[in-house]
Amino acid sequence: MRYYFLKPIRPAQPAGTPVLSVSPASLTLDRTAPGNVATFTASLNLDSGSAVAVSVTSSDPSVTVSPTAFPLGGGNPLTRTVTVTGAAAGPDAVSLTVTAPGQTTRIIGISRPQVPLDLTVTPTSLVLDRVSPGNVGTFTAALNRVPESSVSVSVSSSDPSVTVSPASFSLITGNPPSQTITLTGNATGPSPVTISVNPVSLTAKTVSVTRTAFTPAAIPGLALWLDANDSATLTLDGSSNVSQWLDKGPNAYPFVQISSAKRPKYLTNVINGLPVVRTDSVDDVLTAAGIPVGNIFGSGGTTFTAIYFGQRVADTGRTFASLRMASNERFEFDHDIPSQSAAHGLLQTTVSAQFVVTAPFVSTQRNIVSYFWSSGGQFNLRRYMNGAAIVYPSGIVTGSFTKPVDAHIGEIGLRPQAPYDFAEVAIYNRVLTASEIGSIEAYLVGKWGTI
Ligand SMILES: [Ca+2]
Repeated sequence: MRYYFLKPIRPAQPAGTPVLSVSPASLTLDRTAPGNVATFTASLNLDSGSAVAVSVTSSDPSVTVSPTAFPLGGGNPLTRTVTVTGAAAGPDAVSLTVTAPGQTTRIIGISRPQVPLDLTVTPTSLVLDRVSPGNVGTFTAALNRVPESSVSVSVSSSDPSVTVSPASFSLITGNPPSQTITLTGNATGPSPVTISVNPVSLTAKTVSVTRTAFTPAAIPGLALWLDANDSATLTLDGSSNVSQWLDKGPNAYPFVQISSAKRPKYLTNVINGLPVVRTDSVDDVLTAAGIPVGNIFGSGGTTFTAIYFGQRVADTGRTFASLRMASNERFEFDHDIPSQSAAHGLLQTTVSAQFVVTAPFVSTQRNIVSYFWSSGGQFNLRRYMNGAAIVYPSGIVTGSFTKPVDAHIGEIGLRPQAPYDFAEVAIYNRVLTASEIGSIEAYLVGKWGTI
């Protein structure tokens, strides 16, 4: 048995007569860009061979359409897209009327809600290193739509260690308007830091900035790194003297002393509550022997930077550390006896040079001591005392280090030895930039206390 279903009864119009339809039947249209533009389509279901003239009118001039009149069929496309644009003003409800001769009038309802102006920030959190290049980041502040008038925005940081640029701006240009803000972090400061974005008359937004911890390894070219506050790197004998201090640099060189009489002391709670390695004025020295010259010096044995944080214990000697190869190739780090003619940093390479300076040295003062060497270029010795940089006279030296290096903490008898509290040492195979030096010094001061 077969069943037949009744077909719906068609509207009373002749077969072959086109029917006009619109889609969608309703729209939501913002009052400003970018959401103030929408489209609908007007279509015929078939082409009778003659054009159908379609007209579109708006119930309010705040909503305009384009085109307002067009043909469908009869050689023209059967579908036409109509663009609808809303102005900022006008009623909340507008209707479009779509008419054509012989066709049922179609109505498109347009809802025009008032969209509150709002500012958003993207992203809302980011990570900022403490040294270049990772110490710079950006976020974007954008309005959700074009504002009726310019919006003034100020940006501030909860801590001066993260700076913002620009700190103020106006949002009016763009669709919608936006502004990229650059954040720059220095070596110091807390984590996290909150960036506040404050648009006038609008809700303020924040960006949370997480600051990675700084270590000397963050700066490229680290060759040696000794840290008296890392007990895991110190091996003590039965007298709390240091038999080995392990370098935390890329090659992990052990600084060792086999003779118990020549081992420096490990003392707790000396600088800023932290421990130090103290050499005497007689014979204490730790040595990492036979380091390939390329593992300390860069550019064919002609560049390095050494930064020490510590304090001199007494005025009984001069040299406190050295990089030494042969008798005529060495770099000694001196803290001079005030009564003597001061000489900081004896450099002897294949072309010997000694740099005599006259800056006073304060006994038992905590120091950051920075040495740079760039053969054939400017040579600078620099010391920080009481937070003030002392830049020593510079000169031109040439030559290169060529042989395996013995690096010493303490001295081996060539020059009078200074008893010294070593806190932290970082040596790089290149001349660091002033910014990089500043980052390390800020890190050292933050850790070991004000100098
Ligand atoms: Ca000794």
